[in-house]
Amino acid sequence: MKKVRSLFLSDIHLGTRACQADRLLAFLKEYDAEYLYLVGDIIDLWAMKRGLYWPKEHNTIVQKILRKARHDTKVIFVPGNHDEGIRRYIGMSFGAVDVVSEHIHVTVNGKKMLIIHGDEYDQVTTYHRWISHLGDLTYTLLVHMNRILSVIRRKLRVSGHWSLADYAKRNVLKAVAFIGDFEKAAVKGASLRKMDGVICGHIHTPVMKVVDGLDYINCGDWVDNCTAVIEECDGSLHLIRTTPEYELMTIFNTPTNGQLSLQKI
Ligand SMILES: [Mn+2]
Repeated sequence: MKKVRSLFLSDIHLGTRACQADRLLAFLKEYDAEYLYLVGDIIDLWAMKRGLYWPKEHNTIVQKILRKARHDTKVIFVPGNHDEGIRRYIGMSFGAVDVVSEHIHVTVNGKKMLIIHGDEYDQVTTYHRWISHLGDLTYTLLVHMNRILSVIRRKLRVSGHWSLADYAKRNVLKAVAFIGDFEKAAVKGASLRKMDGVICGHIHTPVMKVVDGLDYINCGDWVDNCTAVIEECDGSLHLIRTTPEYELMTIFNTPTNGQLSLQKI
């Protein structure tokens, strides 16, 4: 087991089929931390309202976190929009788990980092709540429809390829602008509060870079990317990704071209 100062995890989405619980479990076994930050969308209460899905692996993850909390790890939970039901417990502690709306984490080398989920900087979820609920539902429906459509097309022997991915690609440019707006807004919020940077989640886009002079770190998610942020005992921050073979990779951002590069650790 590797000893680190802090672990930051966001967008686990327990309670959904998309959650890669086995990879997260392998990761949690690998690391022992003084601080564990749960940066929102840990339990997907939205999805659970539509149909209960709770396999034993998801229970194991909750148990594993609670066990860490009972021992030497301080666990801090910042609820996100998918677990907003938990926001009514803000200010309370459950065992050694503190539920807070945000937190200021000071690294070993004195950097002040604002820990937030980030949905407050998402124009869509903040100002058009009904759209984001609709969007969530539409996506689930589209995935189901795509499956049904391909069966029908196969039965009718329709050749050619149609997919949701192509449809999504047409929206890529819009998505890029959305991510840029989100990053700038989150950094602005942190800078107004005299922070050195922000650690957030929400948009499922793992990255570590400098935006307008501040550190912008997004933990990513455990749905597609399987990434986490760690603070080593010397205060350095890394974004790491677990591959399907459970190998851990460090993600480096090269600022010149914005491309991610991976290095095995
Ligand atoms: Mn979210």
